[in-house]
Amino acid sequence: MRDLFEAEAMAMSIEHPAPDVLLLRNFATSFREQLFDAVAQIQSVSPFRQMQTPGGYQMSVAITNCGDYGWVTDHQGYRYSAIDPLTQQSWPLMPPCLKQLATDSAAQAGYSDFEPDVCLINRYEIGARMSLHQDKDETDFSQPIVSISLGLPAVFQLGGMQRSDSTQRILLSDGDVLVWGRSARLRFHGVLPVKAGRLPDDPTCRLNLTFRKAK
Ligand code: MD3
Ligand code: FE
Repeated sequence: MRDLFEAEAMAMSIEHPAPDVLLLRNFATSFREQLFDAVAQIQSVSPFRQMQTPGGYQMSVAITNCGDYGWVTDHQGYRYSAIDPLTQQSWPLMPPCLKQLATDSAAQAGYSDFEPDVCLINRYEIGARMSLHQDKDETDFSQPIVSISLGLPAVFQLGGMQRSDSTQRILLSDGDVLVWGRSARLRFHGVLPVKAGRLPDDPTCRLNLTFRKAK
């Protein structure tokens, strides 16, 4: 039998931290090996890289993508591109098992026709963070976004419709899936600096996969 800690870590539960935000705790836990293998395949074709913001700063988060398009940023701005600017090739295909996990999660939240064409993969090394922003580079805000967290935990900040609105903190841990849409789709959000794990076997970074319909 699995030990008690592992059994505990596997338990799935559903939370509603805010209207139109669904947190599916541990819903990706049984897929984590598949997810890590998929990320290894993807990064062997389109490596993680730290991109420049339009304002000239380097993001602390390293990113890559798979799917028909990828999210990119440089001095020209934020956008979706069918070509990886690093390789000058298409992004790797979105693995069907990942797409299935995303569409199943969206269906749990009532989005039965979610067809993601992008999976943006964020890698947070210790200390990496993402400042408050809105995800508004997609064409159709009636489509939700599905996020899967892997590796080190992080404190996620959920704000309101204005940058100055107060934020609530939500701990996102390995295996957690978050689905947000409708009234929550354009809420400001961010991630506080990721802290090192405390145990020798703890992961050394955090991965977040967001499935989006860009076009
Ligand atoms: C709930 N990524 O890539 S995903 C991003 O953990 C991004 O890497 C974060 O923000 C990460 O653009 C957060 C979870 C998330 C994102 C936006 C939300 C949850 C949300 C907006 C409203 C409600
Ligand atoms: Fe975002």
